[in-house]
Amino acid sequence: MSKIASHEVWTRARLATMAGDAPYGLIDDGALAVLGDEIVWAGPRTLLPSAFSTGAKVRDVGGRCITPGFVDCHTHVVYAGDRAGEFALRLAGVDYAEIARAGGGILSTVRATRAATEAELAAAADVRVAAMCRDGTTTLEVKSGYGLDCATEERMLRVARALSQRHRLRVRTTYLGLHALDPAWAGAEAYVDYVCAEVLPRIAAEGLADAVDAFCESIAFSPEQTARFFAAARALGLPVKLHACQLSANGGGALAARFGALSADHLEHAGADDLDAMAAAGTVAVLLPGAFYYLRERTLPPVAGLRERGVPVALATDCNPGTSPLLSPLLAMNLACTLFGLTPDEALRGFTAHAARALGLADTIGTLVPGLKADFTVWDAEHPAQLVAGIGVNPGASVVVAGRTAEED
Ligand code: DI6
Ligand code: FE
Repeated sequence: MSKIASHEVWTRARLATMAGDAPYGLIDDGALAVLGDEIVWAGPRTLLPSAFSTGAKVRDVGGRCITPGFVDCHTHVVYAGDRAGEFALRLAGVDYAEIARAGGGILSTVRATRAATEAELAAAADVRVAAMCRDGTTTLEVKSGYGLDCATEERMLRVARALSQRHRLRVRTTYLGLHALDPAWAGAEAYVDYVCAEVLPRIAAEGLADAVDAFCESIAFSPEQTARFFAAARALGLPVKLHACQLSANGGGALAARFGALSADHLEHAGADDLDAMAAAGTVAVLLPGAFYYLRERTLPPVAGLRERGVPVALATDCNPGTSPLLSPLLAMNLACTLFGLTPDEALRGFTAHAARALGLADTIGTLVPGLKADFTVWDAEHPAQLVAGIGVNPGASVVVAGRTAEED
């Protein structure tokens, strides 16, 4: 009987399970039973089996809304330095590509990140990650990519992995091997050789990355170079993700799909061929409204085409110092609705169920169903749409990670 006594039941909840086809997977007067770090039952309160209620610790949430913990599936949250000067330049009319070609942009963050110690990088990331957690993020993907050399890339990934020791969240790391070309290299081909032959095998052997990523763009790496890197990663058993079709139409979505990518991200300039290939491969589309907003882009991602083909759409902050200094999943969802025309239901799925899938974690997190981890948030809100409707408004959140509240940790 001791097993039953350790159940916890969160009851009188408006449960946004984000599972199934009904809007939000909503259960109006719901109960959620948790055992240890796992959800063991979710459904209408009146149907809760007595096996789960007998001897359980009951937490009456008084009609509040419960959502799955937010999954921020695309971030560059570990970095040093600051790009506020570049923001001012862009407002004065200099575009992102021009700044990058002049050695600013990503390369300026590379210089600052290389100069930072592991402790300095961790301290800078801590401030940002604490804010993300306050707004409901319980799983965070973190990319490297501001080192370019092996030692700094490894340092970034170690800092990323260690975030879960100081913050209440799960972390997935991504080796962003092709992000920008270090001008010290004679050319991109030689750099891709170095990444594939030296850095990637080391990072794989050290278990520092859960996936790899690349920036396939006219100002970064070509589709051929990206394919070479992806082939090397797949040979080492690492799944791939791609910054695809952000600034130009270059077949990035189809390229990602060809390598069975977990996700293709940005996609403003993706065409029908990209979307067809992604649909066939089961590649998730990750839309990043923060970058679209901050760069004052005009070309919208192909939301209608993604819907028609049933491609799952995830959202993320893309938190980075240059194109999306955004921390809040709540604000990202609002931007996705206002700028891209997503519905609040789509936006919430984008930060929960579909984001989990973009990390290959749909069987672990992202929905409130039995067997998944008990990562969820009790909001001081009556309906999940309220979370998306505000601009930078957090109604109040009690975040549960692996079945534990902040007080219990
Ligand atoms: N695309 C992006 O949006 C970020 N990286 C990338 O490949 C931007 C990174 C930066 O400007 O620092
Ligand atoms: Fe990015």
